[in-house]
Amino acid sequence: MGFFICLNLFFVLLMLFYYMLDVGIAIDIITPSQFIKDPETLSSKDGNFTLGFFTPQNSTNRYVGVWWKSQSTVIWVANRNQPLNDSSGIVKISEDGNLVVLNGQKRVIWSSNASNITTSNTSSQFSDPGKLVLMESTRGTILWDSFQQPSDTLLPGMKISSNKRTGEKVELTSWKSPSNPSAGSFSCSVVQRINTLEVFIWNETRPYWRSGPWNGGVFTGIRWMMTSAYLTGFRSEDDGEGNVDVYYTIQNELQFFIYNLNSQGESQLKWWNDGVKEMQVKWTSHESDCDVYGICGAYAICNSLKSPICSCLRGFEPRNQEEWNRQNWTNGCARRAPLQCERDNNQSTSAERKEDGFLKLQMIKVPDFAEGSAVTPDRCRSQCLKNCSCVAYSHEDGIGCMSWTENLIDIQQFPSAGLDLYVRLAYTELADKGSNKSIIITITTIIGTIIIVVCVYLIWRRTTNHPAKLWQSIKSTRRKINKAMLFNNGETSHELMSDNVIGELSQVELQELLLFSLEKLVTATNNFHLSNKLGQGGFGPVYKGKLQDGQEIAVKRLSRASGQGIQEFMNEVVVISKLQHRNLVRLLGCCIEGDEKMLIYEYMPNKSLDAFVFGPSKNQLLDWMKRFSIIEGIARGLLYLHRDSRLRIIHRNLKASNILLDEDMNPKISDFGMARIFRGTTEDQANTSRVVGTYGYMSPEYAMQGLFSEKSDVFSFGVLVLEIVSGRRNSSFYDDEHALSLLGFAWIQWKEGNILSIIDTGIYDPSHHKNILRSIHIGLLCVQEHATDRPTMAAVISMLNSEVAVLPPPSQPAFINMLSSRSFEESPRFCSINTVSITDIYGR
Ligand SMILES: *[C@@H]1O[C@H](CO)[C@@H](O)[C@H](O)[C@H]1NC(C)=O
Ligand SMILES: *[C@@H]1O[C@H](CO)[C@@H](O)[C@H](O)[C@H]1NC(C)=O
Ligand SMILES: *[C@@H]1O[C@H](CO)[C@@H](O)[C@H](O)[C@H]1NC(C)=O
Ligand SMILES: *[C@@H]1O[C@H](CO)[C@@H](O)[C@H](O)[C@H]1NC(C)=O
Ligand SMILES: *[C@@H]1O[C@H](CO)[C@@H](O)[C@H](O)[C@H]1NC(C)=O
Ligand SMILES: *[C@@H]1O[C@H](CO)[C@@H](O)[C@H](O)[C@H]1NC(C)=O
Ligand SMILES: *[C@@H]1O[C@H](CO)[C@@H](O)[C@H](O)[C@H]1NC(C)=O
Ligand SMILES: *[C@@H]1O[C@H](CO)[C@@H](O)[C@H](O)[C@H]1NC(C)=O
Ligand SMILES: *[C@@H]1O[C@H](CO)[C@@H](O)[C@H](O)[C@H]1NC(C)=O
Ligand SMILES: *[C@@H]1O[C@H](CO)[C@@H](O)[C@H](O)[C@H]1NC(C)=O
Ligand SMILES: *[C@@H]1O[C@H](CO)[C@@H](O)[C@H](O)[C@H]1NC(C)=O
Ligand SMILES: CC(=O)N[C@H]1CO[C@H](CO)[C@@H](O)[C@@H]1O
Repeated sequence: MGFFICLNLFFVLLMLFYYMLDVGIAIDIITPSQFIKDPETLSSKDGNFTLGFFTPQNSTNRYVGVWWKSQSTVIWVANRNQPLNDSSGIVKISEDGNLVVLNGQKRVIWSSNASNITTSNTSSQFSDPGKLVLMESTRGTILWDSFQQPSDTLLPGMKISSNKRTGEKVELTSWKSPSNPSAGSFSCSVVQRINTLEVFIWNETRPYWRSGPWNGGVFTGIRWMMTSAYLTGFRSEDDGEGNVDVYYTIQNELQFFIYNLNSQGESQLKWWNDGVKEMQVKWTSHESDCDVYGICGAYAICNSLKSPICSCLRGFEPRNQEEWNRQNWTNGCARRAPLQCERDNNQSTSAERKEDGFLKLQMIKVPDFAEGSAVTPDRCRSQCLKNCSCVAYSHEDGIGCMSWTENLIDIQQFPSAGLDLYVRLAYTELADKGSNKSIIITITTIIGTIIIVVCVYLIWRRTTNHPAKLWQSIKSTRRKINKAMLFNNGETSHELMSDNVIGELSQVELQELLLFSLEKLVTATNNFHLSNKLGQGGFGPVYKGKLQDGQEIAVKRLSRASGQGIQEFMNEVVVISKLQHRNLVRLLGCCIEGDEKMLIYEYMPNKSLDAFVFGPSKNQLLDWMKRFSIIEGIARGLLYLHRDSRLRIIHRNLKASNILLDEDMNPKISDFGMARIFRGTTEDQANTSRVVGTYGYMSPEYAMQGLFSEKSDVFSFGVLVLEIVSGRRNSSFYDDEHALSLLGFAWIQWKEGNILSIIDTGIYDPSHHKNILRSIHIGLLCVQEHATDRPTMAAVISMLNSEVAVLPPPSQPAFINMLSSRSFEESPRFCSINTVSITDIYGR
């Protein structure tokens, strides 16, 4: 009894001790004259993050680290491999300007090691949530930040990366144990193969877990990501020169989510539960033993719901039956019947030569060593069939064709979600054994016949009642035939590709998207009542609605009259369902019932940007800072579209009325009906015979030659920037004495140094003069005549953030030679290209 009281007392004292340690002095910046010594701390402005000294549980060593809220959630450690053995440590700026940790003997045990410091007048503080930076005090240039050297935790904004060329890596490294932060045996890093990308956890050098290939939005081998399409929080950036960054972005701005690699080699998604004041695990990479890399060996599949969990793929048998029975699966399985193509090679020509085939497996985490190529599913299959060393293939949007030539290793079957995997088998293995096949065929035939008879009867009943419906069905069939013909003629390979995307989508994606019933939407919008109409989009009106649970939605109802609507509809569904960014409008689901096709979006209470920028009375509502943050937001949204790894998207219809504003006036790009997906990194430009978009926002090469690329979106962005700064539509120049377009006007004023006259008088603010000028400059750079002269969106963002100090002078914008917008339309040069048909689909 006495012993327990003692123990309790000990713990109380221990708690008190920790408490006292916490109550050091907290400062918010370290400068050459201001340092912290144990137990003082450095705090972020909001107080959520702290840099200070801590002692892990069951340890006596002191470490310098950053924690979130409490010392039990350390997210970064500086001196992880050189602990302090007492509480005499100091964190300060050293003579050379670096941030250093000193021990009691004033010896440097850790340094930020920034190589190019030119001044010793540096300081250190928190910038972004959780990011400790070292910067030049006078100029504010960042010299080093803690996100460059991750410990075992990914915070929003951090990245892991790998460089194929230099072999450099940014990776997570686990702690040795919960009481020892020094580098443990597990690490988490990005692995690049031919056109595919995965994340691996390694035990020393052996793979321990893998994420499955990245499809541009999610990791295909992580089931919860595949089932919760919107909230994955990752994005990748490929510089095309061998370096790939995988960023963890903000998952949910209301809660704090981090990924942590623990000392057992598990990666865990954790979130801060403010109710109980501790971190809770939402997902772990080790959900079952199937998540251990290659647990079943080659050509075997792991299913955690089965017992035993491992089984050989069909057509394969254990290499060592006796070991396999003892549940030692390391040796895996081997092919039973040799492939036809292998026998062909051995010249043992047999009389009855039967081509190999593929066994389809569903809901699969595909094997390791996938190699990607951008071809259609049909090409993917035939390519694989042609090459005897290809043992399996799979096709997925956002990756394209994947094929395997080695042992198939680390295959897992999920109860839901996952990819389809096609495994090459000899003909004899594919043909169903036994006689029950013929019975099945007979039964299917009989049932099929009955269904057909019933259907025909029902259709006959309906069509005789409604002649109009018969006409509809004929029309829709004809439309399908037309589409098929177009498909066979094949305009360009790109056109073919996007049609294929749509084909696949209809089976796979639509199931995963939330499908709303027509009835629900009718109720939500009060039967599409006129008073709920928000506006008229390209293919039909948009209505506001309220679901039964109170959620407000915007419903875009495709008008039945627009014959071309269907392709754009599907396009929009594919494109948007893959995207997830705070500056893109979120698609909640869709509805397809009969002739009705609808898209359901999150509702944006503040309507679109044009209402605020161009409205005569409203323009006072948006001051310059607001406008600037809108410009930045649009830029970030566009960058995400252009550079989202393997899924590169050209929006093609960017304009003020397509920028929606949420309640905090954050911009969200909407309307992806015209968007085009580019595959791979080889294709940069496409050629279309069908030019769609909006006059005034279209780049010259697109309007005149049908050529579009990222730079056509950059052009539209430039027009948008000039509109936001000037508060004028280009059409407002129509009656001006000079009869110039907006671009012409801005250019001439710029050249004459009369820049103030470009700026909307209502928003001009002398304290932001430089910043406004810079924006006009960037706008002009974006609308330059030659696409190659225009900056990329990544460069635009650097310029907006003033990371690029000196901007190049802009050259003359496009369309300047055409005196007015009217003459632009009547320009004979333009009209001579009569194959180009311009449809201002969204014009209001
Ligand atoms: C800091 O924490 C509080 C409470 O959890 C939260 O409301 C706030 O948004 C956090 N700030 C940041 C920058 O994460
Ligand atoms: C610390 O040691 C105690 C007793 O040995 C043990 O129960 C506890 O799990 C340890 N904590 C950590 C974080 O290692
Ligand atoms: C701490 O380590 C230093 C050398 O790094 C040593 O001189 C000193 O005696 C140690 N102190 C304790 C209390 O072990
Ligand atoms: C800084 O450089 C020194 C010497 O090159 C090296 O020993 C140390 O590990 C480096 N520290 C960090 C944090 O990279
Ligand atoms: C050196 O400093 C510049 C900015 O001053 C920075 O862009 C660059 O990345 C730094 N180089 C290294 C190796 O840190
Ligand atoms: C360091 O920079 C700060 C901020 O610009 C300035 O106030 C201070 O005088 C500078 N100190 C030295 C020693 O140059
Ligand atoms: C990691 O590898 C070591 C051998 O290097 C092994 O003893 C240990 O069990 C492995 N850990 C796990 C979790 O597999
Ligand atoms: C499984 O079999 C391999 C040899 O095929 C052997 O090296 C290994 O020790 C066995 N594992 C177990 C757990 O028996
Ligand atoms: C078959 O595929 C392998 C591996 O991708 C490749 O090295 C080989 O050249 C291919 N053979 C043919 C005939 O295409
Ligand atoms: C685009 O297509 C048109 C007509 O099909 C052709 O005349 C033109 O040369 C093509 N342009 C490029 C750059 O491929
Ligand atoms: C200007 O805007 C009007 C109306 O939106 C459009 O019809 C015209 O083509 C635009 N012209 C130019 C040169 O921007
Ligand atoms: C400028 C403006 O109209 N802002 C509104 C945006 O939407 C929120 C929520 O509906 C309103 O509170 C703002 O007044």
